Amino acid sequence: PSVVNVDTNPFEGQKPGTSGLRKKVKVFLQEHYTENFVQSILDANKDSLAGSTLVVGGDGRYLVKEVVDKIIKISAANGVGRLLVGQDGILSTPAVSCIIRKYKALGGIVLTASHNPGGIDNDFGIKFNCANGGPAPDATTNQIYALTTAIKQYKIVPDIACDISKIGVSNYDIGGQKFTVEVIDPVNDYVAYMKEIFDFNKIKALIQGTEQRKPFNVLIDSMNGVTGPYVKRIFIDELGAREGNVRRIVPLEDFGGAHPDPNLTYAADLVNAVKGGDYDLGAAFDGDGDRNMIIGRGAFFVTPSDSLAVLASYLQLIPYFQRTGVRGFARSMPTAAAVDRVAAATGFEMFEVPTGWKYFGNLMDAGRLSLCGEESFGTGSDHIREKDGLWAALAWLSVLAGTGHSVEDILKAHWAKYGRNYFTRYDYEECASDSCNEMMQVLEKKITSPGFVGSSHSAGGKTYVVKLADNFSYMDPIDQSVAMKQGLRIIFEDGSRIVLRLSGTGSSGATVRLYIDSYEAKDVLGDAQVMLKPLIDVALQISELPKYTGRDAPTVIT
Ligand code: VG1
Ligand code: CO
Repeated sequence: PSVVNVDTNPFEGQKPGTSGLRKKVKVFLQEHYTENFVQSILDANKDSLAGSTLVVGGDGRYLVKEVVDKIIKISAANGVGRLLVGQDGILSTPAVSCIIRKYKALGGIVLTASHNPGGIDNDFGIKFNCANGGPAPDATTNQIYALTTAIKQYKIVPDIACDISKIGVSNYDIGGQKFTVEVIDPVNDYVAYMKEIFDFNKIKALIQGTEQRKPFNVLIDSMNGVTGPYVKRIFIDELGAREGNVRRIVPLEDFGGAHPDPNLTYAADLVNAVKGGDYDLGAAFDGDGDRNMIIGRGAFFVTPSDSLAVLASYLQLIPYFQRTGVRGFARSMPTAAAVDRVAAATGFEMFEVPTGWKYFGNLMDAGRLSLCGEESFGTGSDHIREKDGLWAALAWLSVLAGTGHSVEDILKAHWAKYGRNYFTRYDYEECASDSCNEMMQVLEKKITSPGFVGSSHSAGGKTYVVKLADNFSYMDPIDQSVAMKQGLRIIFEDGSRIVLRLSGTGSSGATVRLYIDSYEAKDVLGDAQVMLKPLIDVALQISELPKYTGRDAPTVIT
């Protein structure tokens, strides 16, 4: 087969957001659109491509297979040496990270729009991960974007026919250069790694029960996303769970119409099943398998911020951390500060980074970060460089097996010891972009004007005095790179926080995210929505959000 150069023109807007390029499927279906972006990814790595290995796979959504085929043909034309491709194009995001690291690949191309719905009328996405297994840092994605704005040609080998439905190795001769496609089992490497990290025997004993103890009844929901085959292998084959312990474990191109985002709204099915059933733990994962939701008996909800804090305080129950030791902890800025208290109590370093997993990578590579998370149902560790939904569920099961306590008891004991950070996030999805941008500009001006610090704001009988307000910026302590304008935050004298930012993962319009975090040392058993109501009202007053968005209620509350 030989290389063909195809003339093309740049498309506007191929700028990767919080986690890759995400657009409607129909945008990707435009002639040359996908090719341009893939070529730009490869061009950003031009100097290292010759003979390199790249990992390719996605979450099984509509268009994944077609785009894998394009990546094979374009990689062949650009001198890539070898592709490791998940069978049928399937690889969860954490599995891609694991495989890049294990086989020392140059990087990976992940085909996912994560928690966004799939199918011909919904979303698709392409993300580049680097040699450390993590999402490309801003410098790289900016470079990719710059290349997309100037692209004139892409290279392709049109007559490679590679059957990705069968595991095996295919070799091609591309004008005298060898090019190899290795179709791999999507699950093997990841599961082998999980077995190194966790004590599977112990978790199996918990799930199957012993003579003294009845089985711990789990309900694991893949939401028709990519984790299905991983859940089947881990929970059914390895841990001895029954068919009734898992649900929606067949990846579907449109996720069966589900919105594969594991939260109380979009995973309401699971919540209801756990509420009404005899289950000790429920867990759900998003489309690409990096997010997790954990609920206990009776659907007792664990906020991701609390989940992070609890895991931080129990890491010694996990063999991986017994071996590696614990370095530091981190969370994204909008995430509630519960883990900060564990860090303070245990003396570990604590980092606060912008939203997006790419900001954790350098700290992990430098050996300063073991466990981190985001309020958006992301939890993970330095075992890979992506957040990892199944890892989080196994980590929780390790804690439950190790302590013998219920999810609810663990949370209550945690709050009794550390106090509780009440947290909620309001999402206003698909609002008009212009008015949302205007709202953010006006608000930034307001909160950074003289006199705002020190001002008082009241609602529901409570008064809050502003201590600090800014547009969050972050300097990476390892490479000193700076990320500006990462979200407006207002911090009050009592430590309560209001954060407002615009989403960087949507495919149309603007999504406003309002985050509220408030600490209580003693009053720890309240309802978050009730406890936070005054602060929410203050946030709506200061931001004038109803006026700018035209919304009197959020689309999703988490
Ligand atoms: C959202 C979350 C963020 C997460 C990102 C990718 O970004 O808020 O915490 O890292 O999604 O998650 P944004 O910019 O929309 O707020 V995933 O599971 O979609 O890759
Ligand atoms: Co995801």
